[in-house]
Amino acid sequence: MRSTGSWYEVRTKEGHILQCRLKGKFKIMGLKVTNPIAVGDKVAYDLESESENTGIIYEIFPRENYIIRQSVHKTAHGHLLATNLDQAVLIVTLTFPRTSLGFIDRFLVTAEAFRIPTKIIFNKFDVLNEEQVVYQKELAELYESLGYPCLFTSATDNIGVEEFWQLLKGKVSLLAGHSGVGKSTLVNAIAPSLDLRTSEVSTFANKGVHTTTFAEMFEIDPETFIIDSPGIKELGLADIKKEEISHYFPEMRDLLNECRFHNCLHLDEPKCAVKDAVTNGGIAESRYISYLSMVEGRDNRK
Ligand SMILES: Nc1nc2c(ncn2[C@@H]2O[C@H](COP(=O)(O)OP(=O)(O)OP(=O)(O)O)[C@@H](O)[C@H]2O)c(=O)[nH]1
Ligand SMILES: [Mg+2]
Ligand SMILES: [Zn+2]
Repeated sequence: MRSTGSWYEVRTKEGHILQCRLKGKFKIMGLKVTNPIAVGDKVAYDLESESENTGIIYEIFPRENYIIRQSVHKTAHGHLLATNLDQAVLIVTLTFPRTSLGFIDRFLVTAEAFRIPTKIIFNKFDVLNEEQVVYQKELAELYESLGYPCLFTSATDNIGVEEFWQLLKGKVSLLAGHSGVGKSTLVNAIAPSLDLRTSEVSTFANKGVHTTTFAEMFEIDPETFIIDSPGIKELGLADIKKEEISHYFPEMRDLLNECRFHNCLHLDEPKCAVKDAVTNGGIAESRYISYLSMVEGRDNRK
């Protein structure tokens, strides 16, 4: 459920919380990570002290999936962020703070690379003007057509909150999104007992400061869990090779066989099906711009 230094909080089948430590070294095949275990891991433990509620983890079960973030300290090693996720829920706001399409597209590409289905929540519906409402609808249509279900919410005005709950129910979800978009407020709206800390978006920078400080899993009901952490606000472009980036754009993936060159980067190559699709409207220009910025190693997240 969460870790604090060398202690790991483990939720038992019965729903109790045990404080556990790791026994021995855990080598994880093929993964260069700084931490052996992460939120979402399923483990076997021995009860150590019943009175003190402590245990020893001796086994980590195989993972269905995982998300690794590049470590700040050791560049060759990543940091295991979360494992065994059913879905990622990306919370965005058109304004206050503004989430850019570059940020959304990078997140989606990374989630595709880790094979984690993603849904997009457009929060703070209440603060949009008419023009923004129209634009938001167009964006949602675009992303839905690519296979990412979208939902409009206002955590403060109780719009879409029941639908938000339906979308989380029975699943383990990673909540992501810029600081200040309302992740904690939305979760509090469906699970008031969690009472997550929220804070005002700083008007000065139009960008919030992080109020959630470490990765942790919360139980909403015995089948429904969410991971709320600022570390997940952006996933970073996990080691994806230039030639592979288009594989993680579903609308490009569908066309790859039609480019003249099998290793087409969809830049200046002749007979490129991707560029043709951008010209004739089959691929949204904003998506192609995000693609270019990723291939060229630029950053269009701002
Ligand atoms: N107007 C409006 N304000 C909202 C809405 N949802 C959240 N807020 C406000 O936005 C601010 C930030 O909300 P948080 O829930 O703390 O944001 P967060 O995404 O959890 O931020 P971090 O924990 O820093 O990543 C708070 O002042 C909330 O009251 C909404 O739907 N409409
Ligand atoms: Mg928060
Ligand atoms: Zn091409």
